[in-house]
Amino acid sequence: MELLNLRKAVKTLRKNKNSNILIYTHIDTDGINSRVILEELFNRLNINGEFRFLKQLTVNSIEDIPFKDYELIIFADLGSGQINLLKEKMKEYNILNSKNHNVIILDHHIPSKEKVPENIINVNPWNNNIDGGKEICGAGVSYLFARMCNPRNIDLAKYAILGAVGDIQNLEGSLEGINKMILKDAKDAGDILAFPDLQFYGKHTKPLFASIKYFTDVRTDLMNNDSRIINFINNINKKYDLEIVPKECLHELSFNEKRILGSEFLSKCNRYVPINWTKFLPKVIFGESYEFKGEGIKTPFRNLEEFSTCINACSRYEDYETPLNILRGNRDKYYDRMMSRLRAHKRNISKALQYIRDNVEIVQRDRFQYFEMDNKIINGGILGIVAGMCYSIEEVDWKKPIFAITENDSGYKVSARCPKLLSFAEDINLADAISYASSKVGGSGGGHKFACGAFIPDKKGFIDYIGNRLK
Ligand SMILES: [Mn+2]
Repeated sequence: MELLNLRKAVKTLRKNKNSNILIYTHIDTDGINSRVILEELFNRLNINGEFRFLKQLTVNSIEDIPFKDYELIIFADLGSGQINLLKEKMKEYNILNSKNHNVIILDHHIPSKEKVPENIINVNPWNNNIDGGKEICGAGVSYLFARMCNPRNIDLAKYAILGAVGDIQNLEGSLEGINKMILKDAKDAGDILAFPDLQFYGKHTKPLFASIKYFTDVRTDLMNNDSRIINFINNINKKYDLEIVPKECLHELSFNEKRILGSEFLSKCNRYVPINWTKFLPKVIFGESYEFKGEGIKTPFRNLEEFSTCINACSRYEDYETPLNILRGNRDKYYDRMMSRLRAHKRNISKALQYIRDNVEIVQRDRFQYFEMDNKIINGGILGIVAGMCYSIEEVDWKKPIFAITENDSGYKVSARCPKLLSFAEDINLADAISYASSKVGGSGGGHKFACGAFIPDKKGFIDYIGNRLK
């Protein structure tokens, strides 16, 4: 299997190795890892490139892209959905179909249905009918690009795996499709461990009872109840003659202990979900863990989900420099900076959650719920994270998706989330609903079926459009 246009993209890079090259990458975990891969590739090929981050490619932000000054512009983890915009701009500059101006897109978002000119090379799994939401991320496409330049670049595969985990492509428990091939490269390179595990968060940094507490895909009597969780573990110890310590981290448990804990947790969950949902339960409890072999155990960098949280703790507040340096291996001062940002991030989240508990009304509609929150209380960058964690609040209905709305400079920001189990069992497509409703009110939005966002100039009517679409 080879991604369409990949070979052409590599040829175009080689042809332009002495040209002016500008590289834009997205600003999330996937985008930052795409950048690390491409930077390293350029170093190894002895090619000079100018790297920049780009939050979004829009009618406004495209104005700042200096198309005429560069022979080659590369977009990674963004661009495919805005080929129409790129075409318009390049036409305006008279460089559409020009041999001296090329664009390479290394992306996995759904491409806009456009006829693509010769000098825009769109490398995207959807062109091969491969699901770019699940099977490969932006860093994955960037990695395949690097590997085609030189097969010895498999030591860059680990960044592609971190990007995939950052984009939650392992939603169903493990990485699939092309991601699995890339994972094999990362294992062959000796960089990543993959093994069967339970799907609780915080395997290296949280005590087991806290990890169980954070599990919100099924609401049981364990939620927000430390003493019940500790009882639950102690009863398992008695029943199976084990010695699981609730204060230990999940990674310290043996495979057998995890297996038993998981199956006991599964039978508990069984009693709390509608009968037709039970068949999806194993997928939210059992899965695969990914760890960086080179990172210490019990550090927040060992497990890839926890590493991704550290990156978010910076990038969601527009600090891209810190994660970039951490990934490049510059640890000393950046490690301290990242840890202090991580602490602040956690404080912000728990402050926002407490505020919602005490002051915010969760409005219930038939098929969803929503709430509005003052932007002085919450930073827009973590609105989605907080919306997802709202499922630990009693008043939030865990069997319905949730929409969070906050004001920003140009209108409103909306984030939507849906617990994994619900998204499997009911096949809810939030991305479709949010992109429909936001376009109806003059905004734009999109993302994944289970997690997405939008910017809207006016919220009037927005909620009703969501309601109509989710019926
Ligand atoms: Mn991505």
